[in-house]
Amino acid sequence: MKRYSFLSLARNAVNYHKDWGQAWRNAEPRSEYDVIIIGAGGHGLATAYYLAKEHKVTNVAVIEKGWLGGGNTGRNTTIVRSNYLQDESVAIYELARSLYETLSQELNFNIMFSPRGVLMLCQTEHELRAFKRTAHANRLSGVDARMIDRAEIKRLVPIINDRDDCRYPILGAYYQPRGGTARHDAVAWGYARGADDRGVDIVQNCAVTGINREGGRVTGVETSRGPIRAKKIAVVAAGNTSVVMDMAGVSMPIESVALQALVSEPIKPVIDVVVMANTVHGYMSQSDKGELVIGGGADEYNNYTQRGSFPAVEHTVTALVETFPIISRLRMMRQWGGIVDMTGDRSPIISKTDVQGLFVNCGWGTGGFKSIPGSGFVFADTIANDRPHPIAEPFGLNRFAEGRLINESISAAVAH
Ligand code: FAD
Ligand code: PYC
Repeated sequence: MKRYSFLSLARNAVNYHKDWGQAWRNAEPRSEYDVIIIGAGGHGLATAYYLAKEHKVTNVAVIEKGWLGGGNTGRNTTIVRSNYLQDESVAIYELARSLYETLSQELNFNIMFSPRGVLMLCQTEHELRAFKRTAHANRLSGVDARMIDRAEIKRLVPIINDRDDCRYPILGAYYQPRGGTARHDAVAWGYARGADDRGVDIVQNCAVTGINREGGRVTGVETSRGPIRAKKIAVVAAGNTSVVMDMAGVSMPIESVALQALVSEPIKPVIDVVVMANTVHGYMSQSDKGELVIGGGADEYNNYTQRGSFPAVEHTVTALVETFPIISRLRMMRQWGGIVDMTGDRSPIISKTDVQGLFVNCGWGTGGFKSIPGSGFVFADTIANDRPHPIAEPFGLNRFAEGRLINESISAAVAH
């Protein structure tokens, strides 16, 4: 991999990057690999990176039907936090959050992690009680979190509406000071470059159209660019999980829905924390460019469009104008959607399957950006050693048959 000195960076800036090397190869698919990962989102790329780095498994291809990071990884609103209720969840989300703290150094790629603080507003007595419970549980698990009152909320977020005469007055907030945001594309690009450096092939514009099995085990995939043999196959195809797993004859407990987001025209800094208002279904942060990054609830019906419906946007904007009245005359610049895969208990699936050599990582729903480093780390370990990593074990597919659900519907927050 080519590295750049300060002088060469300056030269490239004036010669329109004429000699700028590619950050990763545009690999052609080979006929056989030890491991094929289906899906070059953050989870697939992180899995490839840790397989190569931690387990020296480098005969790996990541097969992507579009371009890397073009799924939900490049479409999300970049919130990173670990304030989930159950111990199993805190273990994986806090592993991920702590890996984010040093990910720029790990990958030698600036992923712009900004632990600016995340607030979850409590706007009903029920929400206040639920978040008090979460804050206590989180502190017992070693997560730095606390409840704050309305005065402290107003100090942290001067533009917030703290009046009593609105639909849902603010009663308090859950506060995680080291939650925040990171640059989503950079996370995908950093892991892609790190995996490519270690010999992983990243094959873009190559759709998997079939999964081949012989007896009870996988033997390879059919793709739009021909068949490829493999000893192990890992499906990491958020939004399309059920479709891809169906190719191997495995039915998934997943529903797919659209979740959307929007950004405003850029304005001067007005908010330097992330605020989530779960009761009214809206959240907001400000990007380094000055745009307000806004999102809300998921569509209420299953679909595979990467757009999202107008009523959901209207609902989100109503909630945020109520919460931050100064944004009422702001123009919105862009709106987009992604397809997220939801499990019934709102927890992910990181699992071996009954088909030998077939692994699956999915079900992160509306909240899987924050978990990318931790998920990649434990999934790579699971694939390399053919048994669940201890942190991944509770998230096995068997929990649905055995009734060991990990209920995170409250912590999954605003989008549910
Ligand atoms: P993806 O990035 O979607 O990657 C899956 C890849 O698989 C895609 O690139 C797709 O093209 C590929 N693929 C699918 N089928 C095939 C096939 N047949 N052959 C080859 N490739 C295939 N999470 C947070 O933690 N914080 C947030 O603030 C947040 N906000 C969000 C806002 C929005 C609007 C959306 C849509 C999501 C948000 N999320 C958030 C959720 C988060 O984006 C996802 O959980 C996460 O990005 C999933 O990553 P992934 O790598 O599993 O999937
Ligand atoms: O998981 O924090 C989150 C989130 C916010 C918006 C969508 N997901």
